[in-house]
Amino acid sequence: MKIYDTKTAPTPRRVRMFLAEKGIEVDYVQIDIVGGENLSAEMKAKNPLGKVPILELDDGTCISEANAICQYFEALQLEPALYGHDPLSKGIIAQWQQRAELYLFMQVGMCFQHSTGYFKDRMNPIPEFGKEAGLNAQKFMHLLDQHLAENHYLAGEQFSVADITAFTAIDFARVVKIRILPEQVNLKRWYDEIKQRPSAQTD
Ligand SMILES: N[C@@H](CCC(=O)N[C@@H](CS)C(=O)NCC(=O)O)C(=O)O
Repeated sequence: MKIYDTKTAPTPRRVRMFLAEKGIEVDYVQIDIVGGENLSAEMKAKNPLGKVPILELDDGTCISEANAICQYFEALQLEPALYGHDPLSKGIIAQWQQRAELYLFMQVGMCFQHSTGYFKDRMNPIPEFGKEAGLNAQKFMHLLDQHLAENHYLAGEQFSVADITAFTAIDFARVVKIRILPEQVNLKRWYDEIKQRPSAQTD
């Protein structure tokens, strides 16, 4: 199996970090998304949306969407469990994973794409939309700061895929100058701790 990856992009990093946590080694193929290699007919046959990451199995089956790829590896190798063990922890982790994905990761991505025009050769950037997305991300970071005052990780006591999604989003947010505010001490405590994990050195 192999993973089509782009070192500088935040979504593939989620998968690299997840696999580093699991101790699973996979071959990576670098794709130049700035040059549009992801938009070739060959790549679109693997993912019609023309995005990375893509996991390609030995029989040619492809799975894309970072969360789906991570779930595939979780099913292959449960430990360390990053989507929970029991119904309650699975539910809480799924809740925070979805929140981190929609209200943080996606917002940072939209802020980046619409305010920088990075992909203006293939989309119509709307700076106002980018600004709003950035504000949405900051709102969610404020909520996370409050949540982390009472919780060690997003889903409570257990490090999970939700932490990976939120951490990679916040790390990438530097490119649009969104940073953890000095008063967000709980978010900073959490961020600094995750940054020390060996899996966080995968960027
Ligand atoms: N929802 C997708 C998002 C994938 C995505 O947006 N990937 C970006 C890199 S972070 C990409 O391939 N961009 C290239 C393009 O849009 O042309 C996932 O979770 O995998």
